[in-house]
Amino acid sequence: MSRGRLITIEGGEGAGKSTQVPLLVAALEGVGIRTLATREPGGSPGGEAIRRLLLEGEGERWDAASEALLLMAARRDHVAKLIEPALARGVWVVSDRFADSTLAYQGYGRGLAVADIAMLHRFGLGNFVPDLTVILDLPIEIGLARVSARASADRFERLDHAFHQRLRNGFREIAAAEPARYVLIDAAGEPEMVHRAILSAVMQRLRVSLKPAQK
Ligand code: T5A
Repeated sequence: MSRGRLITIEGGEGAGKSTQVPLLVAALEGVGIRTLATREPGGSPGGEAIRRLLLEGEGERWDAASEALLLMAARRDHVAKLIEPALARGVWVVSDRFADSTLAYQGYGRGLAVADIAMLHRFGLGNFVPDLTVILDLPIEIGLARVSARASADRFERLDHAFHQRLRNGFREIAAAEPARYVLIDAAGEPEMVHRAILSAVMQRLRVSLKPAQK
């Protein structure tokens, strides 16, 4: 049995990650690829417990380094308990956010050194990286307008405009630095268009043949 693949979907607030993950999972399952959807922070019971610590409360509850340490603890648990066993069983995994969110939010956004975050990653996960990372890119005004329709903003959504701009720039730099593993997709169009662009990237990079998910 061949090992599964890990695809991570990244981007700023309201980029459409949670909309796109189930569509991609349905397209993969449609051609008989067993696939698991998960998310970060969270995914495993331990990861979900840490997610509650991270997302609830006031904006100043954690400083950037504490936040990065909590995220890495959650990620290590998520990979060890859920992702790695699934990949070993030949199951593909699609994660709504993963390690690049820490680089973008705690690094570019909150000012931690990228080298320190890389060191933390090596400590927690060695050289474990996704097979493909899709970064959904769109102007921050559009993303924030999409999420502002929701009843309550979480700690991160309450951060200021400059923070969200640094995030967007950060994700774009991350994608440009390693084009073989990343694909940057314009996420401002209709969900169906974004879905087709994601499928095209997955087909090209991971050499599978897929059809768009049926509504
Ligand atoms: N975080 C996370 C860190 O700081 N560091 C880390 O290492 C990690 C892993 C997670 C927070 O944690 C932070 C980042 C986050 O702030 P979350 O609740 O999981 O919090 O929030 P997000 O991941 O940001 O999820 P959002 O729901 O805010 O954004 P999505 O998933 O990108 O967007 P989605 O799909 O929910 O869509 C938002 C709205 O837009 C509509 C949807 O219907 C929905 O109403 N929409 C579209 N509308 C028009 N056109 C499209 N193409 C659309 N796609 C979606």
